[in-house]
Amino acid sequence: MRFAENPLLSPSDLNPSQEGLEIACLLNPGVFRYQGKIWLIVRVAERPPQREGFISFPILKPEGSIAIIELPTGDPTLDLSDPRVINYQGADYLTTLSHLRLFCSDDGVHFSEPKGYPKLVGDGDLEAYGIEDCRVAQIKGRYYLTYTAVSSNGVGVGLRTTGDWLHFEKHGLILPPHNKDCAIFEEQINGYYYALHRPSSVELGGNYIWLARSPDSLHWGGHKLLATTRKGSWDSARIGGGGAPVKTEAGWLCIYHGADSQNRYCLGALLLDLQDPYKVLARSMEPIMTPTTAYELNGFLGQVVFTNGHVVEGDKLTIYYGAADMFVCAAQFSIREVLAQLTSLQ
Ligand code: MAN
Repeated sequence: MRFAENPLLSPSDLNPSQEGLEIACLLNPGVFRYQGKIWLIVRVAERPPQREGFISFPILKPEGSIAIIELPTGDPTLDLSDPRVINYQGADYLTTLSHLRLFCSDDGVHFSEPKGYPKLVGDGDLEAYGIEDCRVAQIKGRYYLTYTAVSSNGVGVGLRTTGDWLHFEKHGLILPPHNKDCAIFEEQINGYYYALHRPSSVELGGNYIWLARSPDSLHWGGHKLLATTRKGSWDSARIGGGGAPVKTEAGWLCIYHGADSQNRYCLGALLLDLQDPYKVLARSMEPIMTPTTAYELNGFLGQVVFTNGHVVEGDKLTIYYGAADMFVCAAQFSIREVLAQLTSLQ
């Protein structure tokens, strides 16, 4: 059930990070509880106001300031077919530069920016095109932020950790390109940390969900394939994990996104064995959520529901999600009902 208050946050609700930029998209929040409140760490994607005949976008310079690149749209070597990415003379760029911003709420519905907390921005040449789609795992009082680190060198998974959301420890890339959609489990299993992740292979394989484990949350190994895309299905082109897997009596419930060749993004679920999460017990045949409302169908990229965070209260799973790559929304599910929709693979 979608929140009646959707969209909860829209680009016009906040100020750009600096003069000369505007907010194009607000999307894909990580979600966590801290000091009795529900918090979102939202991806804020910015670019300069566009002028006729040109496309312009920001990138981060090594010392942290922003450079604007402007290209004439008439150039035959420019490919603008995807609103999110640019290919120009064989090189890839993003149309927007993303940073992460904190919001908090007492009721999980009305969110505002708390004073005194920092914005999280890209740092160094592996994050020159920004940081995106942060998942948050809370393990023993510490928060693990896994996010997409983007640069001309590729798309990888960065890790930062914090205890108070004021001071952050930067651990660099924990998974090198091409990899994204990394969600750490909020409990260790048999002494190991576990994480879903989504490497992509250009020629063989595809955009599949994998599982890895680590003795210390920094060094990851034991990589195994959990789930692939499915031909002719709603998740035929790419899949990737959502927020931290939810522990249920039946197993670890993992909400994931799946897209088809038309870039229509829906949500589905996987169920993993509690003791041996490499074992996939069940999967959705049909999506648990599809883009249907106006704010999911029309935006920066239409037909998108995409999640990387949620809160759980008993049987109630509140999924926060990016709609049409432009708005932050929420919807409530019954965990029991989601589990009942899965098809056993055993
Ligand atoms: C894809 C999309 C974009 C994102 C880039 C880099 O193209 O998910 O929104 O900016 O990857 O992660």
